[in-house]
Amino acid sequence: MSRKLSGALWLVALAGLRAETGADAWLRYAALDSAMAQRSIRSLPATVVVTGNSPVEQTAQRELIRGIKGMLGVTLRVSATVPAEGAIVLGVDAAVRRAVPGLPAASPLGEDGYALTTRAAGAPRLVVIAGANDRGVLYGTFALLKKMALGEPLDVLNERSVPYAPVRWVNHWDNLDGTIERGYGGRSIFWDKGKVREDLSRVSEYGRLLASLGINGCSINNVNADPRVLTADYMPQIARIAEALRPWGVRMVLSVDFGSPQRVGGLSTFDPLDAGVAAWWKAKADEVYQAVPDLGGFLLKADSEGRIGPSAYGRTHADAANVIARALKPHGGLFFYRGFVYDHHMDWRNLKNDRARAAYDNFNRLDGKFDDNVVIQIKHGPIDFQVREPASPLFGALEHTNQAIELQVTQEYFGQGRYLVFLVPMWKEALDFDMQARGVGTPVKALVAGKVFQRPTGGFVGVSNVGLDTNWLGNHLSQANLYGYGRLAWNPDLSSQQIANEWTRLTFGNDPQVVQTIDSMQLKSWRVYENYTGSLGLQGLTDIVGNHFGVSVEASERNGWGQWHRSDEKGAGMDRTVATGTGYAGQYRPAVAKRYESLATCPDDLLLFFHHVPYTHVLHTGKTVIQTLYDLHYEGATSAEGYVGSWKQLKGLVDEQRYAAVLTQLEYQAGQAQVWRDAVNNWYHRASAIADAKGRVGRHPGRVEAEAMTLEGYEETAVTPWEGGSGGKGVSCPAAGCSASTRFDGKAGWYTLRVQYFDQNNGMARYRVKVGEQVVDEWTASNWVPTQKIDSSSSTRRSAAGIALRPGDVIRVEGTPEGGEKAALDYIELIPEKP
Ligand code: GCW
Repeated sequence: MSRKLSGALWLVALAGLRAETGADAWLRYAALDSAMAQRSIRSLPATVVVTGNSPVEQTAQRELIRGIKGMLGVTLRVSATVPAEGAIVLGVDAAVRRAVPGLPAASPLGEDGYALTTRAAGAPRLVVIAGANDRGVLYGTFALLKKMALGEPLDVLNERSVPYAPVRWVNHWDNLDGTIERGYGGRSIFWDKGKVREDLSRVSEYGRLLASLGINGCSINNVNADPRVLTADYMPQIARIAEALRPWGVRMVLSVDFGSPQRVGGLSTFDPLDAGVAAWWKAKADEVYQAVPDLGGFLLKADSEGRIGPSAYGRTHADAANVIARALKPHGGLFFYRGFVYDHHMDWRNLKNDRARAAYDNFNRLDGKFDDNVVIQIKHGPIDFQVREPASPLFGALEHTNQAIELQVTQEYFGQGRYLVFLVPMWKEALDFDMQARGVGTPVKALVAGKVFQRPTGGFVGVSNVGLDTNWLGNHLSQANLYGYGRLAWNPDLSSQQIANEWTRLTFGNDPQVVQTIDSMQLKSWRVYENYTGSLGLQGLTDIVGNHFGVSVEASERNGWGQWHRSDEKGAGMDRTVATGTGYAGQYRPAVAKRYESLATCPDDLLLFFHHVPYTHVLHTGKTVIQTLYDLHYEGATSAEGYVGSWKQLKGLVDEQRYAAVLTQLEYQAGQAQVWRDAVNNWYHRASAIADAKGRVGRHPGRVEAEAMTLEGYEETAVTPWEGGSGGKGVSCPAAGCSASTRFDGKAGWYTLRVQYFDQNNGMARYRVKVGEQVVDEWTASNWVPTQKIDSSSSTRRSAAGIALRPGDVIRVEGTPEGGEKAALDYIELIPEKP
C-alpha cells in the first residue's frame, strides 16, 4: 500500500474556491474532493514509464505528472522500465507491446487514435495508454486525465478512441501587426508589430489546450493574408511558432495571398497557368518546408471580399488550387481552398440574385478537377455564420473533391465575447443534417470526413481567434465553444448535452448545482439568442455593414452584400424557391430540395430563409409570422434575464473572480436582449402595422423616455438606426454636465430602477442617479462595446435594486461627458419589486 498513491492521500486538498483567471480553461487539474481522489489513487500505480522519446511522448509524460499532481497532490515516479509493482505505461502501440510482453494487441487505432487498458490484478498492475502514433499517446493521456477529473472509475479500463476525421484544425485571423480580425480575446498570441512575438509562451499553452481536444493543425495568420509572410525574413520567425506547437502534436499552417508570386516574388504575373508562377510556388514551398518540415499546408481565400484570385486571369478555382497544391505535394502538405467565394457587389434590385447560391455555383462544376491534396473548406451555412442557416448544399454536391466544414468559434455574429451563446447545438444541426447525397444516411459530418464518397482526407476547421487575454476568448463561458468544437471534430456523434456537461465539470468543478445550472444555461443559449435576434430564418438582423454586433434591421438591405431578408410593409423573407425565386433550394439533392421548396414542408425555423411570405402567413404552429416574431422576442429577452437569476444562485459555489465576471457579462446580455427585443419588434410593428395580440409591443409600463423628462443641459438626439433607441430618440449632453429628472407618481414601494444609457467606446462618461437629494446609484460608462455612436450597440442597462420610492419623489439622472462620450440616455424604467 505504501508504494501506491493512497499512501499520500493526506496531501489532497479539498476542492477550494481559489480565484481563477480562466487561463487553464478546462485543464485546471483542480484538486479532487477526497472521495473522488481516493478512488483514482486506488486504481493507479505510482510509476510512469514512457516507451519512446519523441517530443510529443515527452509532453504526454509531463502532462500526466502535472495532471496527477494537481488533482491528487502526488508526483509520479519516472522509470525507464516497468517495476514489479506495476506502472502507467504510455507509448506507441507496438513499442508498448515490446516493453510489456504478453499485452494483447489493441484493435486498429486509425491515425491519431488511442487505447486505454488495464491489466487485471495478480500480475503487476498496468494502466496502458497506447497510441497509434505519438499524437495518439498524448491524446490518450489527456483522456485518462479527463476521466480522473470527471470522477470516472479507473480500475478497469478497456476502451479505444479513433478520431472521426483526419483534419481537425483551427484557423486564426491574426494580422501581422498583432490585431485579430473578429477576435474578442485581446491581441494576437502569435504576432506583434509586424513580427512574430518574442515571448511565445502563450502559444505553447494554447498548443496544450488544442492537444487536449485532439486538434492537430493550426493556421497562424489571417485568411486576408499579408503576402509578406512568405518572404525570407519571416521564415525563421514562423519556425519559432511551429516549434512552440510541435511538442503538442499541432502542425502549423500558413494562410497565403494568391498574388504572392507578383507581390513578393517579383514576377510580372500570378496567373496560375503560367510556368514561372508554378515554379515560384514550388520553390517557395520548398523554402517554407526547409524552415518548417512538418508544416500542415497552406490556406487560401481567393476571389472573395476584395481578395485577388484566379478570376483576374479568367482561370478556375481548380487551376488556382492545383498549382499551389502541387508545390506542397512532395512535402505531404495539404492545400485548403476556401469555398467562401461570392460577389459582394450584387444588384439588390434583381430578385433572382442570391449570395447563398455562390459556393455551390462556384465549386460544383469543378468537382473532380481538384488534386487529391486540395480540400475545399466550406462554411457550415451558405451565407456567413448567421444564427440560423441551412447546411450548405455544397457538402452534398462534391463527390470527387475533399472537403472540410468551417465552423466559427469566435462569436462574430453572436455577441462578440459578450454574450453566452453555446454554439455546439447549432453546429450539430449542420453536422447531422442528412444531405441525402446517396440516398438517406449521408449526414454532413460523414461527407466532410470523406466517408460517403471515400475521399483521402477531409474534416473540420474551427475559426478560433483566441487572444492574449487571460481567459483566451474574452469571457469564461465562451471557452465552451472552443472545447465543443474540438470535441465534435474528434467525435461529432457526441451529444450537445454530453459536451456541455464535460466542459462545465472540467471548468467549474463537479458540484451538482453548478453543473446543472451552467449546463442548462449553455444548452438553451443558442435558441435564446436566436429568439431575441433574428428568428424564423431572418438571420442575425445585426449591422452587417458595420460592427456585426448591435441590432440594425435594414443594414442588410439595399446594398451588394447579399444578406438580404427583404422585409417590407407587406412581408418578409427571401424567395429561394426554384418555382418563383432564386433557385437556391434546387441546389440540394431532390428529396431535400423538395422539402425546402414547399411552404407546407419547409421548417418554421427556416421559413423566411427560403420563402417570402406576408406577415399574416400562418406557421405550422398555427400562429402568424408577425405574432411569432413578437412572441419569440419577448421569450428570448425573458430567458436572457433569467440567466442572471440562475447565475446568482451559484454565489459561493463558484470562485469569486469568475462568479463576478460572469455575472457582469450576463447582466449586460440581459440588457442587450431587451434592446434587441424592442428594436426588432418596433421595426416590424411599424413595417407591418399589425398590433401585438398581447399588447406589449410599443407599450412599456414604468418606462419614462429621457426626452420626456425635465432636461437641464441635455438635448434631444436621434438614435440611428431609429429602432436602436426607445421612441427612436435619446438625449445627449453637449456641456460639462447635464441632468434629466422626472416626478414619480406611482405607488409607494420597493422598485428596481433601471437606466438605459449609451456607453460609447470613445470616452468614460459618469452617471449619478438621485432620488430627491440622495444619491442612490453612480457609475462610469467604461464598457468597450464596438461603437463610438449613440446606437443599439452602445445602448446599455444599469440596474439598481431595492430603491424605496414614494409619490412625489423626484428622480434625477446626472450625466458628465468625457472624451467623445456624451453621457447619453435613452430612458429610465421603474420595475416594482415583489413584496
Ligand atoms: O464573416 C466574414 C467576416 C470577415 C472574414 C470573412 C471570411 C476574414 O466578417 O471578417 O474575413 O467572413 O470568412 O473570410
